[in-house]
Amino acid sequence: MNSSTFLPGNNDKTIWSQSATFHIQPHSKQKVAYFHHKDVGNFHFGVQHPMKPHRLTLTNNLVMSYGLHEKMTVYCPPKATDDELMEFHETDYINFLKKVTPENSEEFPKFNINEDCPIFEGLYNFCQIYAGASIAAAHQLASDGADICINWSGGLHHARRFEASGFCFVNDVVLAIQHLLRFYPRVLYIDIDIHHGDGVQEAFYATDRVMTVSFHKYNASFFPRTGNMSEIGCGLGKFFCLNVPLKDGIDDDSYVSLFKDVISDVRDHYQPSVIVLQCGADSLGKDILGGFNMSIKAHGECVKFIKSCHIPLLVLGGGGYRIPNVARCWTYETGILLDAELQSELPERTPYYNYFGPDFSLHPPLVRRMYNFNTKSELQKIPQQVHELLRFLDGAPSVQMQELPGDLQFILDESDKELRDSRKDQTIDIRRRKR
Ligand code: V1D
Ligand code: CA
Repeated sequence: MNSSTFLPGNNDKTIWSQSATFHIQPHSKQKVAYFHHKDVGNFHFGVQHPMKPHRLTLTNNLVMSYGLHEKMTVYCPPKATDDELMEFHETDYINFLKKVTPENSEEFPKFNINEDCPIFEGLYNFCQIYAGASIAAAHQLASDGADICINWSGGLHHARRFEASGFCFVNDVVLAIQHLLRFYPRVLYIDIDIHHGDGVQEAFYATDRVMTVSFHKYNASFFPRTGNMSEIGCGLGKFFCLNVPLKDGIDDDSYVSLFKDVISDVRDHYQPSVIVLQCGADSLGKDILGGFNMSIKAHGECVKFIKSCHIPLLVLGGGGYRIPNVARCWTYETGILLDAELQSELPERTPYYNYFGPDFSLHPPLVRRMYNFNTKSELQKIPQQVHELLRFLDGAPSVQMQELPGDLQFILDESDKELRDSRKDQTIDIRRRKR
């Protein structure tokens, strides 16, 4: 195989992973790996809280009921260690998460603990599980173990280096991207959760090695109240951050065509070596916190489009508060990533079958006759504005775009090799374990 390497900005000796320089052959079947920890659905934020980890059990059950586990490698990922979490988060904050319980929470400084981010039983364990799954998924991708890796328990995009935010305690997206940056020159992060991906944007605001693009609802009161188009990055990262602010009621056709226009332009200009896609399902119609008018098919069409780019892909979950619809959406998208067609009638043997009534279908009508507050002319302007911004990116001194000629072999430095081996030992392929 022909091989080339990229020289990072500071002229160090990083040699990128083989998959960093090669896109998957457009005609070859993409190998999919799926990461699910059996305990992740057993945590409770509280009765009044909209975030229900049980949706992950529901999703996993539906994926299995459709037999999709037969078509991919299923891994039980190891929990993230303290040190792994401290790769992004501050030591004091991680120590707080380790020690705090519902009983002793008054003894500690706040770290933004409030009704959005309450202290619950097993909180640190929950963080280790969902972050461990995203790191393992990133690792599997980088070590050429799969072309597409899925972790529906990840995508908690609001957490900050030193505090919790918006139902997110540790930022598994940032941790996974940091891991990918050891192997790939350019990471493209795309966020279709209805909320702005502020935590990920903030973490990579000043670098050109990660480009962040978030589609979200934006107004003066909607959480987290950031994500205006004027937020474009700073320093070396200027123009490597894009925001697509939208209003309530956006429908299938407008969203999908906007998504494809924007992302194809970003892809052509940025030429990412790997993509991380956050698939928050609160952008679906009838979500409890959201206000868009999108169907599961349209949400899935965005995933299909990214898959068709044939670039190594890490797929994560995110928000989503009408839990049967979250399970339907992420199961449908698992099917898309596997090129598997799923019958709309749900398999009757699905555990929690009664959650899916009255229609018991994968595609219930989600489209409310809600007014679309996004005017045609506003929507038409967005890809043009994005294009104008991307033109600046062409002129940016993005050093890692420079290619070194030559047929250098695929070499990973020793520490990365060791790291790869140690994680491989811990990540259990469920089918092999059963056998
Ligand atoms: F409705 C609630 C009931 C109980 C507790 C919280 C909420 C709630 C709804 N929406 N909280 C919110 C948002 N917070 C606020 C702030 C609280 N105010 C004083 C302002 O509006 C937070 C929404 C978080 C969305 C998380 C996410 O969907 O983006 C996500 N992504 O990955 C995981 C979750
Ligand atoms: Ca978003």
